[in-house]
Amino acid sequence: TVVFKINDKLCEAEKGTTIIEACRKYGVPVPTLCYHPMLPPVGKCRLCLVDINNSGKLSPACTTPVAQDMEIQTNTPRVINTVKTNLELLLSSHPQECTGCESSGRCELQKLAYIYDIKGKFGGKMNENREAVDRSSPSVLRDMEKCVMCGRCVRACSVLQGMNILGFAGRGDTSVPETAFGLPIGTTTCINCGQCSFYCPVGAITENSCVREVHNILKNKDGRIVVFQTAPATRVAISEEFGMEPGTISTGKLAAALRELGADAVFDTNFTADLTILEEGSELLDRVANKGVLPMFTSCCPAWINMVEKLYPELIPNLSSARSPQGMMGSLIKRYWAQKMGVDPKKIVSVSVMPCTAKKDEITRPQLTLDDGTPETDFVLTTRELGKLIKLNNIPFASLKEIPHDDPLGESTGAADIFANTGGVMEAALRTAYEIGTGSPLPTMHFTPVRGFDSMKEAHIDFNGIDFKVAVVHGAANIHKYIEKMKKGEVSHHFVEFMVCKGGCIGGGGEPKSISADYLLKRMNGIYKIDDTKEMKKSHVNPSIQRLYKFFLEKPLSHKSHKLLHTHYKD
Ligand code: HC1
Ligand code: SF4
Repeated sequence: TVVFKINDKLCEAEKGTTIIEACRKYGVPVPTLCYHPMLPPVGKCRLCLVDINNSGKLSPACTTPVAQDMEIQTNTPRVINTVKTNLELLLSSHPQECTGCESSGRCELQKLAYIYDIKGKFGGKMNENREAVDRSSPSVLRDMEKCVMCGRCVRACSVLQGMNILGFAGRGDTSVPETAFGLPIGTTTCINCGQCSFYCPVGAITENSCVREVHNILKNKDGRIVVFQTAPATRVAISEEFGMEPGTISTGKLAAALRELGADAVFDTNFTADLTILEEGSELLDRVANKGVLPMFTSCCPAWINMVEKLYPELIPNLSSARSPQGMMGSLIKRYWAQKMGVDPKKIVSVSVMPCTAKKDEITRPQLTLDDGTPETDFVLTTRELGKLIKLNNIPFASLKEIPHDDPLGESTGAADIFANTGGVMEAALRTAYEIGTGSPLPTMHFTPVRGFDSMKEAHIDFNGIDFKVAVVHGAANIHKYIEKMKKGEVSHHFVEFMVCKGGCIGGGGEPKSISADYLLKRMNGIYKIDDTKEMKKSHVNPSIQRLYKFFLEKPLSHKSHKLLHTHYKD
């Protein structure tokens, strides 16, 4: 450790710690736009300036490490004035539409402008004069006139995701993150993960929002029946939109908030996560028994499906044909529930609440439509968008009384909850497939080798005499590496779970924005806590799932199951 001073206060930190990390550890605010604890620092925005050893020379806190006996000042008049000037410079060309911006209220530039008391410095165009924004993607919307050139999107897309869709184009002041040849993003090999929108500190890249449309439908239903489903990861993250700690378990408040908003029914994607396990687990057992294509790959992450279809189409036969839980729920709502309730599926507006921007793309797949071509799921709201919708309607989220999700598509086991974490789908699948395949329960319910944040996790288990090997990979950059190794024969497994976002769905591109270093861990712990407190932990014991098979689907992989719960991919 090294000992140093921040604003005359004695502090200590591990050698190699950057000044900004040390300041955050001691609760000393340092302004920044380009720094994020999950991304490599680049020292680009020139806002995190500090004075070192009263030198009068200012250094960026995000790229300068602390040193023994260093004296750091974060708020000398020179520091403050320079930060102010740099902020004014950024605002001098910024569009003048903060009031209506999708990021209003969560914009890091807006916050800093307020803190540094910068008024009337906006020089950018007004709304009506603005050049076209890039609306070509169902998942993300790009409005580069709002860009502050921090490069967080570029680092997210290249370093975390290995996708390199966005890179700096142009020079100096005009250099902004662009796609290759400036093509509309929807025409590139972008996989819709939305990590760029999660890391954008302003409103330059946001999810392609449908908050207003859903809001308007709820306000004027006009005979329509509005039905929601809520993804596993949303229940431990939505609370952050209301100032609560990451990982706060809000399952019942989530359902209550949607009812307050006017939902006619609130179903749980967790129910179809359990159903996915039955279908995908049975498919796995079938592939093992009948020498089908192995390794089998999970198919619930829509950005991963995009990655396979766009970059690795030769691996399509490895994908499980099971739809994602969102896809299964969309199908059950308009085909099964509509029939059961005697309502016209055309009158149903089906909205899903997801931690993910790629889910917005998933619902546009022609495979996920009714026979007449209408989409099974009509809208996807990200967790962030739902936070906004709840605020728009002045619903006091924190004090809502918890209510359960609705039958018959609302009950779930702990196996479904853990879908939200990297390794969770694998663990849930093993809890069921092992028991069905061997006749005895998995030796340990907590299958720890596939838990945690290691980029690749492996485990093996004796399965009726087969040394059954599984792997879990999360973060698209790690997935590219895994596939390279697989092709070279350096890794070999029977079953692999892939999630494009770091941490799995809890780290989805549509989750509440956080600039802390431990939000993923807290969300992960929240999810495991739900599993720990649920009595039912295995998908196949879910009584609602058993009833659905008994009275409607017959059995996993039945003809009906295939039609409603499975899909195919582009080849
Ligand atoms: Fe996920 Fe899934 S777990 S993909 O990570 O299989 O988005 O939460 O809803 O569909 O259930 C996301 C989360 C989600 C699906 C499930
Ligand atoms: Fe890159 Fe994902 Fe953003 Fe597409 S959505 S540009 S792949 S970070």
